[in-house]
Amino acid sequence: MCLTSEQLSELKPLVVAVVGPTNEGKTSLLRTLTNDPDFGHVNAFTGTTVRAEIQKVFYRGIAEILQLIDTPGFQTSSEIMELVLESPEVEARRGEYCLADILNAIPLDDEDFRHDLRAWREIERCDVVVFVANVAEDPNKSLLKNTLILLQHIGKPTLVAYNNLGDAERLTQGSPVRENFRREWDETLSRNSFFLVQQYDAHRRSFQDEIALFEKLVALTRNSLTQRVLRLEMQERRAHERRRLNDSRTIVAEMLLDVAAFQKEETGVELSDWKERQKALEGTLRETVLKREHEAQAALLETWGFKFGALDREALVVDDDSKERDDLFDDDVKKSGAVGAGVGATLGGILDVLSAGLTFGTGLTIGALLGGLVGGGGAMAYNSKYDRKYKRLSTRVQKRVVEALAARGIELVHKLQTRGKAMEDATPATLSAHPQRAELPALSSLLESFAKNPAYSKLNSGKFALGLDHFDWRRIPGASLISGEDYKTRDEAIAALAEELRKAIPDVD
Ligand SMILES: Nc1nc2c(ncn2[C@@H]2O[C@H](COP(=O)(O)OP(=O)(O)OP(=O)(O)O)[C@@H](O)[C@H]2O)c(=O)[nH]1
Ligand SMILES: [Mg+2]
Repeated sequence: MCLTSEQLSELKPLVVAVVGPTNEGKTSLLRTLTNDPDFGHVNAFTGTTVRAEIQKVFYRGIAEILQLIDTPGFQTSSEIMELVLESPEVEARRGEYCLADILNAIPLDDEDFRHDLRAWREIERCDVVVFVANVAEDPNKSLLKNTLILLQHIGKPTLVAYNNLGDAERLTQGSPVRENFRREWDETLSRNSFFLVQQYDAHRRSFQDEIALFEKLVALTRNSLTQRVLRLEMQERRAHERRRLNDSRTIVAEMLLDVAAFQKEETGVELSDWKERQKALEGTLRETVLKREHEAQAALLETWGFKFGALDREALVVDDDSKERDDLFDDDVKKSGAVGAGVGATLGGILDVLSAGLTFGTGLTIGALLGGLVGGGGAMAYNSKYDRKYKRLSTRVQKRVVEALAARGIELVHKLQTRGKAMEDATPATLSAHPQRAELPALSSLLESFAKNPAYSKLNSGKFALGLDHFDWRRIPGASLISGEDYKTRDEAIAALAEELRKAIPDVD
């Protein structure tokens, strides 16, 4: 449906004031909801946001449909409540009061009330209030209790957004498990007649929650044109999410194809030194695969709106033969078989999220995989052959390495899809050293057959890089892959793999 220019000019943005006690995650929620890691200021102290800041949402970049207002957090609700109840007008009405009474009661030139006053002014001018409720906090604290009581009197539709639902990532870093007061919140809210509640965690993004939040905002919108456009915006968001998932599948598929069909060759290798040459060749193969994985990771980060930080690859790639290996890796790591995987406290790579920018350490795990993780010996990662007669050496990665790359690619997509944009400083996200095997037999067998055709990999150079049109794959020994099957171009092969990846990276409904 298209909007006429007349409708566009009539469109009134829904003005939403995001309010709540200080330090409960209002700015964080807005960052994630609007996919903007640079919006406002976030930190773990009270009084971070000092003035109202507007984040506008445009439908298709043209029609302003939403004004999301970040407000300074409440700090003096209890004092305001007292002042309201003490005011002669309210006393005369036997304690009945409304929004105007609240605004009248707040002293204008008192520093202590400065932040709260600004928030209340936004409540006055908005259409809808979103109250951010930190479910990690007890709702019976007096600040919260009094805030809720005041909000009951404003006469505006109010949606409660539960945040801070518990963060799996934090738990893996060893922080204590937080108490969750969700049940208490449910009780308190229904006792106070707040019936519209939606969970929305700023750190753990959920697309379903985002859409549900929008749906509730739509329900609270009185203007029917605004309502219609908000629905269109929801459709746009869905389409955008699908595009990102689609692109992600293609990025992973392309990397897998490149690595699976990649092979390194060397000719003129004498019998006397083929072993040494083979090691060197495997080394370059590993380097190239690592680079290729990083390339895919960078593309995935971009797709999901994360900035790509420094690529500290050198420090992380582990040389199998290094004498220092024993010093580098602790025993646990070795016992677990993850030789080469244990730099730092966590197994696996670390993504440092710097206000949503990432510094990479993920190459490490795959370095480990190629270096020995997959079976306790570097050799297990490679499939190398020496042909005495033709003095030819060739090497490629084993199928299991490709499968591990698939699992890691899928895991990264899930991480990025569910990662908020709200972190105020470096928060590492870990990719596991032992990625859960993706049970995708069809993907594996497709990759296995594509692997026989070196022309599929853009990593192959020289004679393989002639381009598919000119390249006769039948001349490659063992390239019987497509016999009986239709010949596929590289793009078609990628599309077929991406389709299989749909099982692990599904679309949103
Ligand atoms: N784990 C987790 N932490 C959160 C979440 N939302 C916010 N935080 C953290 O809570 C702290 C406060 O977040 P802010 O977004 O600055 O809170 P605010 O309500 O805007 O605070 P003021 O502007 O001071 O009123 C920060 O340390 C955030 O990282 C969440 O959903 N999950
Ligand atoms: Mg704030």
